[in-house]
Amino acid sequence: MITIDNTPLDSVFDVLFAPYKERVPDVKKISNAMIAEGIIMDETEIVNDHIAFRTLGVPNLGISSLEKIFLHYGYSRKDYHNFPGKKLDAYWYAPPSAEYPRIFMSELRVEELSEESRKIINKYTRDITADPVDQLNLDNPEEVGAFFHKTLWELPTVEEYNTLAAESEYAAWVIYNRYYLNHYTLSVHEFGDKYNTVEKFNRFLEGIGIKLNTAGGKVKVSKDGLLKQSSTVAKMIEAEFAGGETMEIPGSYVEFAERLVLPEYRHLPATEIRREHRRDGFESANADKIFESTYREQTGR
Ligand code: OOG
Ligand code: NI
Repeated sequence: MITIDNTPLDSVFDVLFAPYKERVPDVKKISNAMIAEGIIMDETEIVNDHIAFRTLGVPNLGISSLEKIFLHYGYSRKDYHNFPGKKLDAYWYAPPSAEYPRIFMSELRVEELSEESRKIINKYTRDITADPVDQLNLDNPEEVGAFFHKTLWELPTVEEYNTLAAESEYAAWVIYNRYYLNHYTLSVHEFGDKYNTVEKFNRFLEGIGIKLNTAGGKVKVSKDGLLKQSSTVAKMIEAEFAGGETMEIPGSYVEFAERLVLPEYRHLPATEIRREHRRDGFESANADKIFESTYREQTGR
């Protein structure tokens, strides 16, 4: 890929995407199949609707820490979402300009977990006595990019991982995967007529052997009918635990989003439709099911 104007934010995203593509073979599989099918000419034509990160709600970590990076690069915090069953808080962030993806950032309400789970999380995070983001030079994109893959705490044991997963699959995911990119999202409404809805694109994906998340149905639709989403089931990765033990655990996944044109702009000709004319933001009920893309109920199907 030749990038003429590589901004600092582009560089951060480049560093973030490299391990993600390695860990999630579906990324390449989907873009290759799209090129073979003539949906796109090359990967750079894919419009990334949003990316997502998961965090632990403990001192010096969590949303209030990680968000500093993106606020520094011009993102602005938007709506709050609550997930009572999963014990999560989340916000989404609007990008500094339309060529960048939105960000969905969630945080586990650790204090609502059982004492046993809290003890495990505390064991690994208690040594973090200052916000690690404050120690970064935020103007250095390489340093910032590398931070997302940095070891912030020791490897847990298999037993601790399984204990966490039994209570919160999200907790287990973060204790191992930390700030690795959780997913990126293809904007399906950008594609040609035959592939520009989630339903049509899902058929294409299943035709090339992609396994979709079925939690709440393969297509998640917002109450207003204007945001439709689907996602793959997370790729299992071979993970090394404390003491050199290994086990397969859920890694990251890929999402697909269709944002319909808002009623007030439906009179516009298709060629004039921009991002600001489409449904923005997220939908808690959709998100609640998308989280389950990394849950063993889905990965074990
Ligand atoms: C995020 C799930 C929610 C969306 O687009 O609503 C989401 C996650 O799995 O961490 O991505
Ligand atoms: Ni998402």
